[in-house]
Amino acid sequence: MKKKRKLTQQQKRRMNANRAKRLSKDDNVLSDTSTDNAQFVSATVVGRFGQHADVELEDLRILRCHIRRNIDSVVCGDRVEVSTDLAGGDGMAGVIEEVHDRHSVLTRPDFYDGIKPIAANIDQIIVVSAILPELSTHIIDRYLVACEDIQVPPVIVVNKIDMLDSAEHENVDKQLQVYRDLGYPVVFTSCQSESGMLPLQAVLNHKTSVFVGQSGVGKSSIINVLLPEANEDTGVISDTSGLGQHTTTTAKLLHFPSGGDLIDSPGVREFGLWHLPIEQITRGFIEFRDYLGGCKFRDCKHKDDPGCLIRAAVEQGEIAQQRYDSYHKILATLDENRPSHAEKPGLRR
Ligand SMILES: Nc1nc2c(ncn2[C@@H]2O[C@H](COP(=O)(O)OP(=O)(O)O)[C@@H](O)[C@H]2O)c(=O)[nH]1
Ligand SMILES: [Mg+2]
Ligand SMILES: [Zn+2]
Repeated sequence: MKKKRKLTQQQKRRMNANRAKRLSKDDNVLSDTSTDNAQFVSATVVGRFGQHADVELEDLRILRCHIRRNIDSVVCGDRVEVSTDLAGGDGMAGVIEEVHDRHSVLTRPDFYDGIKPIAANIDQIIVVSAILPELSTHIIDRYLVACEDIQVPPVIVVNKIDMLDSAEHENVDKQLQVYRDLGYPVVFTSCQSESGMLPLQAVLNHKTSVFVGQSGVGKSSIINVLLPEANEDTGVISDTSGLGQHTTTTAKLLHFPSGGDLIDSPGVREFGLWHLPIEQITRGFIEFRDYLGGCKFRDCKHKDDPGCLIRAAVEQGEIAQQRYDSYHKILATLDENRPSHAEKPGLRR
């Protein structure tokens, strides 16, 4: 453990006075501390553990920090201001005093607390799917809607392409063309042949990314190829029951050797569209947007309703049938995917 710095009596008195002042005035922490001898440094949260967080300074030093109690939430990827000379004798090297505004935030439903942030300042979401066990464009669509909702650009990765012969590859490529037409980048990868890894690396460069996707598609394997230090377990069936089971799971921010950051945790990987109202799901199909509001009936379900512009666009080939079907499938299965507070009463704290 690091040696504790010796303080003079005067310093101790001043610090205690400042601390008391701060605690009594919870909502104006910054203006209080900025006047005393606390030093503020900017940092990025790279790990989150119970009541503590690890932050990385510009010089890449990592400090384990307390979190000021008036702060709502601190998650991986947050940019924070840290005071470093208020550390106690408990192994903590600083205190997170302020969290900067987030340009994006990933959330997941928490069994007890509703919607909880799990990662911040994500630049893009890598939606991983795989040829095996089967390629599901429906699952891809679900993730795309979730990405559109939080306005973080997705990148579609189709993994395990080593399993395909060239005719099959062509077929899959055709299936994915609908996404390219919508402006979503698509990258084909294989962890076995490492094909596609350079293009993927280029996509990750200079950005903060998360990998999402169903268990078994190869997220951990891809991360291990690109970032051997991550040392991820592969071939492990993760607990995808979600919903508050991962309350103690830690997220971490790692640097790809060739540039770019990765934020990873089982909770992050399970990010999905649990809680969205129907209108937001509809807007999540970006090619529907041009037609919204134009249907004959204001409460058009875009199904058999007379005068539906969306259905007409499908019939005219302007909207892909596959996406339209996917949309209705999402709506049909919405309720079974919503977290139910009526379940598992025994888990209540
Ligand atoms: N053939 C093939 N198998 C892969 C590839 N990527 C991952 N796998 C295998 O798929 C299984 C699941 O991979 P894993 O990385 O654990 O998936 P995760 O659950 O998404 O993290 C493992 O047995 C991997 O060895 C690939 O590109 N090609
Ligand atoms: Mg995994
Ligand atoms: Zn309609």
